[in-house]
Amino acid sequence: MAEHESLEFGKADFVLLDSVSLEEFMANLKLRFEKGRIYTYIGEVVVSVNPYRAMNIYGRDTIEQYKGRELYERPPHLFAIADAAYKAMKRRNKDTCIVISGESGAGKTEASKYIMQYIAAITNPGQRAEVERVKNMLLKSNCVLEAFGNAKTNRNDNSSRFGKYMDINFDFKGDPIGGHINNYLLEKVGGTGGAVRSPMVKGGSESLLRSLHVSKDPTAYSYIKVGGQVKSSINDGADFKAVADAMKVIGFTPDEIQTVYKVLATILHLGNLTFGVDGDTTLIENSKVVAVIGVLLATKEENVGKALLYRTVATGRDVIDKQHTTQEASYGRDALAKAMYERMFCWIVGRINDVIEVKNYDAKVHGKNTVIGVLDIYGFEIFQNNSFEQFCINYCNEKLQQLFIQLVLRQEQEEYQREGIPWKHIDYFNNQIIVDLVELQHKGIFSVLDEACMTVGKVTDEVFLQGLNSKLAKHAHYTSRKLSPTDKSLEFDRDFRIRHYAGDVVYSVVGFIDKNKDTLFQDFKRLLYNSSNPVLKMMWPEGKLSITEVTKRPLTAATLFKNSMIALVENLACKEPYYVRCIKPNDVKSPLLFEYERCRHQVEYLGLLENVRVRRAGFANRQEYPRFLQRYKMISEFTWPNHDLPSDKEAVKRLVQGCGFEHDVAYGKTKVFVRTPRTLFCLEEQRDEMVGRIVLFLQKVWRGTI
Ligand code: AOV
Ligand code: MG
Repeated sequence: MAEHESLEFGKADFVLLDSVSLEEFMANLKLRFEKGRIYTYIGEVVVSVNPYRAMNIYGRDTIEQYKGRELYERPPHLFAIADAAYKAMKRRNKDTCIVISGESGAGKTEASKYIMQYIAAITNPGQRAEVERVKNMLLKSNCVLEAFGNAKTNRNDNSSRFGKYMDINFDFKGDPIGGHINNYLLEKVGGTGGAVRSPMVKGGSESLLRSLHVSKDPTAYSYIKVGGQVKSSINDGADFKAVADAMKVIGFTPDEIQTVYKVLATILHLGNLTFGVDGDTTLIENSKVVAVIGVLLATKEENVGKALLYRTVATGRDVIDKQHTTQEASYGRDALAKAMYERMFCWIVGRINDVIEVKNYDAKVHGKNTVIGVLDIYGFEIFQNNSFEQFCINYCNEKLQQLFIQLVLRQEQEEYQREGIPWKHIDYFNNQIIVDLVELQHKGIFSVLDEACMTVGKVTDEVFLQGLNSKLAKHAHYTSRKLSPTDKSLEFDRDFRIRHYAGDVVYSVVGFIDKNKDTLFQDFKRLLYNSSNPVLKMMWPEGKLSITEVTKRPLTAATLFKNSMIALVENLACKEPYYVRCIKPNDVKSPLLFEYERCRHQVEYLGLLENVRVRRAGFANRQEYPRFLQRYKMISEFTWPNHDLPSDKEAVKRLVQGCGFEHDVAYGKTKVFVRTPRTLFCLEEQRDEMVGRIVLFLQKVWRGTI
């Protein structure tokens, strides 16, 4: 319950609403947004509405105001939640995480950056050089990853096409000593659409572009055009330089940076390759481009040509070269471009991890090294045409919503029951059913997809759709054109629809099989591995295998993604979570417009109202009896220095009675529950005062004045 804010800005914590109804919630959210108050609490959850304008609330002075303060002492802010996570980590030796969720364009990535900045600003008061180095790396890594992993979409000009989970490690002093980044499925289509290449074309120096055989005109490149990236809203030139500088600072060698440029340029050139036929022969129509690619990849021109036109297959003991059709060759070309991009991105993440990883830390000597994790992932999205990528992204958001439900709504209620605190259950929509629909073994959509991919003979997207229809016909959250022929939203035979927690999304099955198999002809892997550029070679270790050695079927994209999501959720669930729930106020990026319906929908599906109800009926703080006593025993004569009551529980009761807080407290089996933070605040104040007096007293004793 934030102090220092007048009521003209609405309630700083939704828990303080006079009554909990959707109307009241919305009225408060709207009022605050219009008054420029973009953050509001639900207890310890921060609700954030994207302001779509520069706010003067992230400066050094604001940071100072939040440093070391309790949540309720200052107006709601991301800094307060970052500080709370930091304090929990430092004081209680807890691993914590900050989970930022919300749909595409709601402000997650911006929030994650402010949180990182805050943590960087409040740590290392001693200015230790090594810690400064680590902090600088962590901040710089953002710039590089964003440059390569974000792209313009219909929903967001700077949309994250990869999910990022970053652990920051702290030493016993609470200073950052390293970190680790996990990235999740780089959405390759967005990636190849030109996220960095168009800045490179527009921002690269003449000599760089000349060495890459790249023209300054972005329209000369079909991949840039396809991605619709030519007109970019950011300052490409300045951006390009910033990224190059950041890479240098992080410690990428000149050769590595050059290789990155070469890969980007290769992708541009690949996009311009066209195939034709002459009799029975498939050929490349613009062979000059092949020569350029050969130079960029440090390999022979003829090897490039061969990898693009032929596939080596092993039949029994024989190894033969099978010629591609033009269609296969085009498919191979695009797959190569996407794979090169993805591989490079993962390699960049790996290189950054090498640099920021904790080194020379011995827990036995220095005490436990604790972490704060920050999760910024791609938000729920609906496009005109939704494919495999959107399906994965939206599944990921289902998983995170499930985690929120488990940690915030369910666990809280279960704890009250366990502790025997009187409690009326609060209902909420549990999206587990949708998570199961996607990920369940044998019956889930991913399983059906994997099965379809393993079918012998011609595998088509239609086979997959038939599988879905037969297995999921009765599922309340699944339907398709075949199952609901009269449904207008299902326009095409290839469509199916999922009723997600955040809304209905129609997906087209076209491309699911290909994207799930994610095949890249072995020939390309060998081509890249055999490059005489050692950096490139390193990116493609599996190219070492000869055709007869490659036997294992690689895991599908869906399985890999599912496994990574399950691991992510497990990792988050064992940390103390802090939540930022982002809301997008309108679809036109306007700083003024609060589209009521749009916001109401988000408030509903995010389960914010249920969150308020649980919170309001519940207690802000709980502590085990011995802990509580340990902290506050000095404020009561019954408990200081020790009590003689039959149990710690009894002693806590006496202490609370003495302070006059009984109405605000409930006694569980093992823990005392405090309803409002204000009570805790008073207890803390009294404690501070008593500790001050005790210290004074001891000083006097020590000096002999008593
Ligand atoms: P997202 O991360 O949630 O979407 P972003 O964090 O990229 O969304 O925010 C989208 C845009 O909104 C930014 O580029 C800013 O212009 C604006 N914005 C967001 N937060 C703020 C803020 N606190 N102050 C000022 N402007 C802001 V996606 O990555 O698409 O799911 O995959
Ligand atoms: Mg983002």
